[in-house]
Order: sequence, then C-alpha cells, then structure tokens
Amino acid sequence: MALLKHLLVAALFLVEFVLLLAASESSCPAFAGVPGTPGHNGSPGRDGRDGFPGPKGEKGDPGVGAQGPPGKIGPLGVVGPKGNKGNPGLPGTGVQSALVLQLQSDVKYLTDRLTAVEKVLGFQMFRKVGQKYYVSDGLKGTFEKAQKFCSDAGAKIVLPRSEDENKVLTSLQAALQSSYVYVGATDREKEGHFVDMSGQPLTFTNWKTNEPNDHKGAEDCTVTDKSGVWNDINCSSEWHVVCEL
Ligand SMILES: [Ca+2]
Ligand SMILES: [Ca+2]
Repeated sequence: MALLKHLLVAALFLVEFVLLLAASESSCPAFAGVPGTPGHNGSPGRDGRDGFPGPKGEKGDPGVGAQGPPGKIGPLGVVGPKGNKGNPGLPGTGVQSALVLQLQSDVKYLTDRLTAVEKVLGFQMFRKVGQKYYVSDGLKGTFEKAQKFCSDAGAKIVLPRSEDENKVLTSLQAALQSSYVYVGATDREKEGHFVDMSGQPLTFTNWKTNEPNDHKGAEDCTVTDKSGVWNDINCSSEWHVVCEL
C-alpha cells in the first residue's frame, strides 16, 4: 500500500511537470531558465477505505457427535414353549448290558423272596423246606375249598416233590394234630392217572401200600396221613389245608 502511494505521488509530479512544460511552449517565446532542483517527496496520503466484505463461505461439513451411553435393559421376554423330547440314549456296552441284566435278575429274585416271606408271615404256622414254605392257618375244608383258600392267599395247595419235602409236611401235620392233609394230586381227568394241579404227571409219590385204590370208585383226591404216606380219598371230606409258597 505504501509503495502504491509513492508511485501515485511520483505520477502527479510528472503530470504537473508536463503541463508546465506545455504551457511554457504555447505562450510567448522566452528563454529557457535553469531547471530548479527537484522538490522533496510529499507526505504519504491518507489510508484508503476498507474493502467490501468477501463472498459468503461454503457450508461446513456436518459435525460428528460422540456415541451416547447404552440404554436400559429391556423387560423379561415371555417363557418359551416346552422343548422337544430328547433322543434315545446310546446303547450300552456288552459288559454293562450283562451287568444290568444280572442286577435286574437279582432284584426280581429278592423281590419275589420278600413277597413270599411276607405272605408266610400272614399264616399261623409254617415250615421252610429248600426254597419253599409250607404254611397253614389250621383251616379244614373240602379239596375245592382247600384249593381256593391257597389260591386266594397267592399260593398253591401243597404237593411234596421229594422225600425231604414229604417229611417236612409230616412235621407240620403233627403240629396241626391233623389226621389227614390234602395234597395237590388228582385222577379226576383220567382214572388211575394222578397229575398235579397243572395237569403234569407226578415226579414224586409216597403211596401207602395198596393205594391208590379208588375205593367204591369215588376216590379222586389225595391226602397224607400222620406217618406221611399217601392215600386216594373222596374230594368232599374236610381235612386240614396246607399251602406252599
Ligand atoms: Ca380215582
Ligand atoms: Ca384210597
């Protein structure tokens, strides 16, 4: 700005000088004087006015705010439906299967034995022989009644299958002070052919001499007497009832 001022001042002096020179040439002739010495530079002019405001700047880029804090935890959802049934388990090994089968067998055996013992304890008298129990409440009845009584007790009418069992029955019979006890052997289906209550042939018998004789053609049931020997007899007489478990 200062340089421009100096140039403008210099230009003004130069214009004045040219005008004075032209005026001198158009007037009367005269002798050229001796050129004066150049004057001193004038003082700087005043400052110019402020320029007009520049154009409006471009719109700035949108600002980027910092991420806000997380919101509150939402309410609990509704309970979902029941899941599907799971897949069946993997098959066990041979050893495990055998062990399980053995345990199942043992549990069944013990359960059966416990059930039998509980039944035995329900009778007034009993004798144990092998894995069997011979039981009695001292009841007397016909062969049909004897069968029903034993069946209702979850047992069967007694039938010795060996000499030992026959002796134990004789022992129980003595305790009952009984003359005769029905045993589960009949020939009602086929005369002279005695079978057990399942219709199977007898595997042990202890018939008295000359028995079975089917006296008067009316003896299809069997009893033991005080000595333990067997005799066929009619089925309607009432004798002591002994059951086996
Ligand atoms: Ca007979
Ligand atoms: Ca007889």
